[in-house]
Amino acid sequence: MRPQWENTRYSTINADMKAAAPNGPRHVQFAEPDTLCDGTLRTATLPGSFGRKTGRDDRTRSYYRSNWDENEDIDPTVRLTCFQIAEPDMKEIDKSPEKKPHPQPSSCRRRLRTMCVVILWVILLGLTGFTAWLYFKVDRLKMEKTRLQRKVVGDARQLSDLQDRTDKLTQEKNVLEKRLNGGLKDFADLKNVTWLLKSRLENVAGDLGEKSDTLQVVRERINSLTTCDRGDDCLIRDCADVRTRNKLNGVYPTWPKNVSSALYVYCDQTTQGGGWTVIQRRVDGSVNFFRNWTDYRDGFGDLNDEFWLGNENLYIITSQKTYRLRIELEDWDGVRKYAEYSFMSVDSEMENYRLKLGAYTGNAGDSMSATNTTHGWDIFKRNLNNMTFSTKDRDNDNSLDSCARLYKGGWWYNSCYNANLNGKYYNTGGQAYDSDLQDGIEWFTWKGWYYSLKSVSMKLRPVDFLP
Ligand SMILES: [Ca+2]
Repeated sequence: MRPQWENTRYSTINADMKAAAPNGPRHVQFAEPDTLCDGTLRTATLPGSFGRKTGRDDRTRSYYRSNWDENEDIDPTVRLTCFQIAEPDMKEIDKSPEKKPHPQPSSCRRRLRTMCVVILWVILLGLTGFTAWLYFKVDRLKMEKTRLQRKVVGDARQLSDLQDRTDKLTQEKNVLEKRLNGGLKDFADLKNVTWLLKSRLENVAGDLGEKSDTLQVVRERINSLTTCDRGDDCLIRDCADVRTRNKLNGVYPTWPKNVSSALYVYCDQTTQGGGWTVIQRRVDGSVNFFRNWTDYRDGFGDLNDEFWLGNENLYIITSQKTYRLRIELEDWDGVRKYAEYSFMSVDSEMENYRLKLGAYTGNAGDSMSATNTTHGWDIFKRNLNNMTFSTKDRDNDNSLDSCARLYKGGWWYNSCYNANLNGKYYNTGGQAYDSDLQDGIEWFTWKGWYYSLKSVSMKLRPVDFLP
């Protein structure tokens, strides 16, 4: 809608402008024109930067430029045109609703509005961040809740297991308590039995003391018997001498030359007229013959069973007379054979009990003093005559090896033997046995090297013995 004053009469006037300095305030107040003008800018459209002033007669209104926009190219030093509008019917115009221009926001209000917007944005951003933080926190709490729930379930299971174990341990504890009570009762009984045994033991100890005294008396009597101070008894050198008084087999004391104490020997008084002093016997393997030098020197075993009379005793016996050696053999079929040597003697320990043998007679073959044996391309020195004695701890043989260790005995090994009468006893329960190791009781000239005999004995008798 066009303004009502467009078709009315108006005039122009040039008014002096009191402009402010270029560096002054933007809004310049013009002085009120002295007169009203007419004629120019008739059809112009009033720019929005014109102000309005009501005339004094209340019939005119003047329009003037009250300020200018900094973007307008207006020189503030030029005179501006003023307008005066003669309003023939001003009252009617006044009655029409005056269109007030939109108030331009002042700088203070703009700042306020900007500040409010900024504050709103800050509040909005704060609320958004707080909401995001809350969501994050809730998620964390949910995860923690899930973890705690799982932990509670696991703890509940462990608690259940612990409860079961506790129950089992309680049951075991009850069982052990019962056993302990039983054990305590047994211990009390055992204590009573111990006291009883102790009292009996004291009684036995008393009896033992008395027996000991008796034993001492017996020992003194034996010593008196073994000490040769009874005339003709001192002349009993061996079983041949025993036979002049007693013709029964058994163990007798003898007094070899230069020996003050008695030497107990087993006498064979029945074989070929008797008078044999037995120096070795093997019958059942009850005695171990794989022994050291000292044992073979002193003798070992049981005179009524298996034994070795001892190299020192052989030396003592064979030093006093000339003796004949008889060896008796039996196989597992009960066949018996023998071998005799016209004499046998044993040197002293200084000579390592060297063996001396006479001529052979018999039906078992000469396995003691046979000449060297050829076996394949090898020649084995197996003549035991004039050989020294060897044991597992003293090697006096002619072999690079230890014959005593190889063939499990103590003997006059050469390199090594045809006879191994102190070898290992193979108890086969009545069955013949072939010893692949050649370490059995062997007599080569009868059974070869791989047959261990059932029994064997060696005995001496003076060559001048007359039955
Ligand atoms: Ca050797």
